[in-house]
Amino acid sequence: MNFHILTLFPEMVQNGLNTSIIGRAVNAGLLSVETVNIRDYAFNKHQSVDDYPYGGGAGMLMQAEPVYLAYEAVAKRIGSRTAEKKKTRVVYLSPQGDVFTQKMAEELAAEEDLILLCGHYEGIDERVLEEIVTDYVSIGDYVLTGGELPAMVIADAVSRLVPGVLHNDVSAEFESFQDNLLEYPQYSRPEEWRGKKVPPVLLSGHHANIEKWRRQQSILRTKERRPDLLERSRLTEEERRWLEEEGGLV
Ligand code: 4G0
Repeated sequence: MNFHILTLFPEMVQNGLNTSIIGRAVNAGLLSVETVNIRDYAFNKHQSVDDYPYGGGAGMLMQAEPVYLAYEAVAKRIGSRTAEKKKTRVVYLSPQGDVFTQKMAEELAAEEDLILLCGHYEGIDERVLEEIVTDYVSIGDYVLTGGELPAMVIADAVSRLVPGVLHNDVSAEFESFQDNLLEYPQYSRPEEWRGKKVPPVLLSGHHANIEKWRRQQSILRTKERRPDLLERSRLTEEERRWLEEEGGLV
């Protein structure tokens, strides 16, 4: 996976993504993170990339041309839209996009290159968006000062689905949001911490019982914390009956 991030704050993005697990995956050659400074494509002597909106109104807009030139430099280099390759997806991070989900992360993880476009101020001139953007994505219903944090969120969620990035024995797909259930609670040493014991079943060595307990915990937790997800999960008849009885007690 090669991320190409168009931004006015390349250092912020590099610092965020060259750290921790993602940084290790970059060093291992599993991922690459290229940042392109949109300001390098400013075309006036003051290197400015923003201007007032036609028709008036609060705030500034990023101009079309520097964004387009930054995009074009990347697209030419990676051969987007050549005979051998389909057009590289260009994701614009915006409060007006489709809300990002694990399913979208899985879909994006199948791409070889991803271009992430980070806006600032009140956004970007609509004309260049119409020209280059393939996907409008929001990380949630709130407004931030720029698209950099959302781009980092998406790069992180996608990266951990790239084979080899997580080196634990279970793959990343086999976890939360599988079947729309939340993860069960987990415990590590010590067996008793400040008077709180690890649930005995987890120390029993009885794997069938452990699996059953974990599944039940997932179901109860989802009912309590994310009832909206539970409606979309696929419980067995036995689990539904169990939840009817148990559900009254929690
Ligand atoms: C485009 C994304 C980008 C338009 C970006 C702001 C939140 C998100 C930006 C605007 C962002 C998100 C119209 C204010 C930059 N904030 N929820 N800020 N407008 O994903």
